[in-house]
Amino acid sequence: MRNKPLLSWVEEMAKMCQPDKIHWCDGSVEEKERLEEEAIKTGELIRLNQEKLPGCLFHRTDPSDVARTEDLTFICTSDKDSAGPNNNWMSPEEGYRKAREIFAGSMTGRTMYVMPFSMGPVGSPFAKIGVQLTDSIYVVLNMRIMTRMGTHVLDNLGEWGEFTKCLHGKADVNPNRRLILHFPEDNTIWSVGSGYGGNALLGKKCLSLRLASTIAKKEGWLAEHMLIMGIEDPSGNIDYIAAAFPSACGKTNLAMLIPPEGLKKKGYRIWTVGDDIAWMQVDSDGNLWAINPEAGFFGVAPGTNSLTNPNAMTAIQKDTIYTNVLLKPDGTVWWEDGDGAVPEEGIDWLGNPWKPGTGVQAAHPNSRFTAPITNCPSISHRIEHHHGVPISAIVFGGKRSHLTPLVYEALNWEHGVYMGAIMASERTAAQYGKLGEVRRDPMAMLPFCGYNMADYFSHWLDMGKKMTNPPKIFNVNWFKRDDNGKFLWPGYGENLRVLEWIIARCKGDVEAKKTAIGYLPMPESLDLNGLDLELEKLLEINQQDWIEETKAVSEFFSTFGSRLPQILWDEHNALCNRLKME
Ligand code: OXD
Ligand code: MN
Repeated sequence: MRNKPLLSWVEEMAKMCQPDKIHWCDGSVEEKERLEEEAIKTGELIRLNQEKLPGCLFHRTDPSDVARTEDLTFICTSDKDSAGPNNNWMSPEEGYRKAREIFAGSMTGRTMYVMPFSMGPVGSPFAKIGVQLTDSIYVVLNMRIMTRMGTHVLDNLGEWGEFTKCLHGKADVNPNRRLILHFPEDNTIWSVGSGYGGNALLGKKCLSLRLASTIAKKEGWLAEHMLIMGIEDPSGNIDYIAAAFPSACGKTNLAMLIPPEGLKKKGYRIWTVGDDIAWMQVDSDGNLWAINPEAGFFGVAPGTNSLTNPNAMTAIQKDTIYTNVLLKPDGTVWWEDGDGAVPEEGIDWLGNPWKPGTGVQAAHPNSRFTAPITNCPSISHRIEHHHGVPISAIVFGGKRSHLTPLVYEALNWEHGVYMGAIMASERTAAQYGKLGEVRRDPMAMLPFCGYNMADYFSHWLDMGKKMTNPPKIFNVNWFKRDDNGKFLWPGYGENLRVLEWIIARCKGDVEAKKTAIGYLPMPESLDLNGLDLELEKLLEINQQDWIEETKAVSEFFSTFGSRLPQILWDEHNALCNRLKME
């Protein structure tokens, strides 16, 4: 190991955390097996039924540590305004001081693991290297799936290569002594007091979104909370789209979609590039290209089954880590709205004996699977390509019972950025807050944009100017309901019918209807063969509801003060005027 800044940083962090041992991870299979054995001995992990689920493991997190803790997540910059109203802020001095108190001596009796990892294919011009220190074997084994991890990354880093310094420690897993801190000025992340994925797998939300978004702004690219998928049409041509939906709106399901019978017959196929994060750059051809910086899926288990996502079900049959699901007596697992009959008994996510009908949840609503992307039957052949895939369309979306139509298209890039900036989604039963309450979540980045969102919008506007052929921008809503509360759209595989229209629009193959909010499909240009649904309702724009919506948007935009780009106010006023003229 020749990288001197890395050596001295590890030494300094070890001095603070006081581990008994330091282990440099090489990423090998032998190392993985050794760590698994060790964690099984201590009860940190349970080996599942190896005949039915080969290579699979099971873990329970502390009951107080089951989800990302946005209220304990901070951006630590010298200037408060640069974090913006969208982030919690702390000064770097205070952040380091508070976390140091918790980290100090916290690894005594434990091993500190040093994990060099690459987000993106090793050596790709898109990729970024991080090194995570952790005292959790569970975290090491998850990072080994979610990132490219091991000695080859160190080799690529070389003597003076730059890396993100990621320090993680469980400490005593106490919510009162938990902090997830980002120091963009130092390319550093400190996370302490949590062993839950989104807080502890620092390559994911912390590096690939919060820190990467600040780096991307500086370097002129985009780090986004988006899936990437390829849509192969009957002629064999593949168009790629990147799509942003708030957490728990079905990104994983869409990314792995299986075409419904009719469209399969036409010759459509889907190729999965990523289900959560996209890093996108303008290449020398003037187009936007994207990679998935991750190497695995960290997906929500409840609701995943052979109907909603058959590809995910196949992907999680081997070499998968399950967290906070129900453990069945035969050493397999189960969750609500999963496959198979409701088991007669098991051990629930809290570790208690469980029986159905008692009103107790078997799996935590945010229980997860961690699976290698290579397990996915629809994996794209371009996953290791250093330049990723060219993006034809950017798709935004959210859950709206009434307001937004099934699909509409932006008038141009600026209007598309406005569409992303006004994104919002209704809370579901799985999230806290009032059911049905609308939460603004621009570009699905509200919890993940590492700097002032007003500057983020400016950056999106600037990116449009850098491209000779920018992707077209769309908004979809799979969740529109009729007056009785029934979903108007079947969703899942049928969503491909909407993607087919989106691609046709990108190619200029179909006409669309210009409305106040953007272009809508002509009814006959959507292939709805075999579906029985109320298309007029799905495509309806209620003028009064939209006028109400613009008032909510004004309020939201005002929270950014004069920092909000004037172009977004111009787009906003233009929409208000168009609505009045309808
Ligand atoms: C996730 C999230 O885990 O968005 O991907 O919360
Ligand atoms: Mn996500």
